[in-house]
Amino acid sequence: MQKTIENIQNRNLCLAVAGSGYVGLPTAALFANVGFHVTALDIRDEVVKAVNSGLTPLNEPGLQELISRNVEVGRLRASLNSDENLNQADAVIISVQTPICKNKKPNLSFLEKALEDVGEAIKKGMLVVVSSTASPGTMQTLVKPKLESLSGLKADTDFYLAYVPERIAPGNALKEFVESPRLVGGMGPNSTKIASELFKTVCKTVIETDTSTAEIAKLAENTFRDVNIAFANQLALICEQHEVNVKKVIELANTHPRVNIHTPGPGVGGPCLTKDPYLLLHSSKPIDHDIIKTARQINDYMPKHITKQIQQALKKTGKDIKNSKIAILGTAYKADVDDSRQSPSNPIIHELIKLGAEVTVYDPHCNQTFGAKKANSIHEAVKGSDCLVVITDHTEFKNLSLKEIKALMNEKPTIIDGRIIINPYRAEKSGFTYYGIGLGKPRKR
Ligand code: SAJ
Repeated sequence: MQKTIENIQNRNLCLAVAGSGYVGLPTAALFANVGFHVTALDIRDEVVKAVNSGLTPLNEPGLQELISRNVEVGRLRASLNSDENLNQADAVIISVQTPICKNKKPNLSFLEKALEDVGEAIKKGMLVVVSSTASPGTMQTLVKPKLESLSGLKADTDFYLAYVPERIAPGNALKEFVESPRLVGGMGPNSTKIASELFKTVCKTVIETDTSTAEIAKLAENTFRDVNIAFANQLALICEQHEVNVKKVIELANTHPRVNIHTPGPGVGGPCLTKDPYLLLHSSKPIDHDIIKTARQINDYMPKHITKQIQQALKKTGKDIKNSKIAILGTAYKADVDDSRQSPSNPIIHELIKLGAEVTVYDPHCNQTFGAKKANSIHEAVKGSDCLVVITDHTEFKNLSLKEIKALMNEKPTIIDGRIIINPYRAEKSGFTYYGIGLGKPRKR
């Protein structure tokens, strides 16, 4: 064990990262950058080719520079061939996706395949880290037995095994990887120690625990965020009925030292918050009163609420949704990223098209249109439209020139603000019929 620790400290260790996506690639690049020889493994040819040419296949701030520098000095490379590279590795970090199926149960096929590849390659003294998000108990009931039976070796005695969940948000991944405290849950004290030593070379703070605690802690983080946003969304629906501005309500409530209500919006998107609450619920007995499921239902309802607001606002101006022209700002799931996975724009656009509207989208970061017409600027999107809908709070959308937009839109234009980024009072003064999430009548203050 001491030898492995020395090898980590001297960067004398070959690392393989299985799965080079949103998590795996930043992981591979950061470990290469502190001096390890890293192979990023992936089944996508385009990813492997891009990395080996020194290019990032992901639009993540800082990643391009990190990849080109480390590929150039020969510390980072990518490969399709997992067998050969895993056989040469002293440590493996598994960061493949763990999505959920239509029935909300985990789809472990990617993890199982990675475990098969890694299990065949395990040798004495090797470290295996799982970073993929997993349901409680996955390490004990799936990962450990599978690796032990394939290798014929014992975890924490012959090889080291740990669960080290990722905590990085796309758009700020590199900084958060280094600066957010990292949970290291070992399958035993030896595994915890070795995995800690490895992650300490990149992460500023490492917190040691066991695999099951780390699994639930990871899921609790995203589930807490989802439940908190659902609370903010319900508060928004309440405020709308009382014609009170939810933004102001939350701002005031959050002046209490022990209150931190999140921000309401058009729905919760992205690959994590929409999935992790179901992973947390999986493999535990259902209970009668379930705040986690209810939160998911509230957040899933928000796109429907936006569609209703659009219909109401158009009706108020004497227009029918059928044949109305609607401009949507944003298909990315959150601000300033190019990722549209589980974006609330998807159900909103589909419903609007189904209702007979003509929908155009503009997103400065994202090519996804979800079946709508694509515009190349805000002005192109709003030209000749009846209704402007803000779905994503991209920086570019935060200072809209309402006067210019009004001049390009049809008579009696409406705005539906799903992110509360437009001043309602200014919008009404500029001649728009304005509806916003959680907003009553526009007031000056
Ligand atoms: N959202 C709101 N209101 C808010 C905050 C977010 O409606 O107050 C919406 C966003 O617009 C987006 C969705 O929720 O549609 C998810 O946003 P997010 O900011 O939670 O971003 P993610 O999903 O990219 O990242 C989360 C992060 N988890 C936490 O902050 C607890 C990140 O640290 C995790 O690493 C990531 O999930 C993950 O991979 O698990």
